[in-house]
Amino acid sequence: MTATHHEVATAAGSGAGATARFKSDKLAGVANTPKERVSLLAREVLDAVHETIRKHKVTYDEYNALKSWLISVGEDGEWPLFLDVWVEHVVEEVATEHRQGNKGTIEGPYYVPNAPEQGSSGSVPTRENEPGTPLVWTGQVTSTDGTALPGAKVELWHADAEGYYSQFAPGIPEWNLRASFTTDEQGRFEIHTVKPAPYQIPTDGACGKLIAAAGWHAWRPAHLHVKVSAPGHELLTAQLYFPGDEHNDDDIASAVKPELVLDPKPADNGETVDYGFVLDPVR
Ligand code: MBD
Ligand code: FE
Repeated sequence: MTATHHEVATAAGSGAGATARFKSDKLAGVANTPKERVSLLAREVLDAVHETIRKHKVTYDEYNALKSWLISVGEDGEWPLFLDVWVEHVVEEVATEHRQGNKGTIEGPYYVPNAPEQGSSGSVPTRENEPGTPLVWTGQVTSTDGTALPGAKVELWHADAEGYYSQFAPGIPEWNLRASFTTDEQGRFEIHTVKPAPYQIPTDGACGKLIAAAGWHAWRPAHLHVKVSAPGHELLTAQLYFPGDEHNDDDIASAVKPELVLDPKPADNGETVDYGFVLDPVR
């Protein structure tokens, strides 16, 4: 599809989608947070806020600017976006620091479970004439001891060549550029897709307003999201990046790691890349 979006992507539109996804997928375990943990963490976060106010002599105008902005984060449905861009990377760091296998990174707000299954080799669902450089990606999933993992699941989701995600921006077919692959007897997979564009945080919502007010930029480098799983192994959530992207060094979401930058090679009609995953056995 070329630039023929009749419906315009809005911050509130993708925010509502991300909020609904979060509520339906991620609430298991939320209600069980022990009282002692809630009290400790809430206390220390509030202490840090109080300390910042004292240190910088925050004024009533600044306090009201914060209050107004927090209200708009909720109104725009941007709590998932805000937290995943500015907080999740440290949660991911702490959650995975014990791992010997593949580096992972943040999930972000746009994962949808149960994407169409394509076997060990195939194409992600695309529109006719899907824009973007074709990419053929081969790889193997192994355990930390080197054994291949047949039947491992590689779930892939990514933005299109205009930087939009299906199911969160309007006018894109459901499941576009989303699929689930299963590794063959050798633990291998082959995925046909197109290269995504860099992603810009919506400029018309609360997160975009913070970025503009602070004079920051709104960009994430182009990336492929994956979840890789196999029985008896820890789920790996990662993103893969492309060399030379100007935002690999200053991702607004702080989610790039050198181990996650691909090394694609030019091919007849696009590019090819080999990148596999090493999963940690469950401890
Ligand atoms: C994205 O596509 C993304 O991956 C993250 C982490 C945040 C916002 C949009
Ligand atoms: Fe993303």
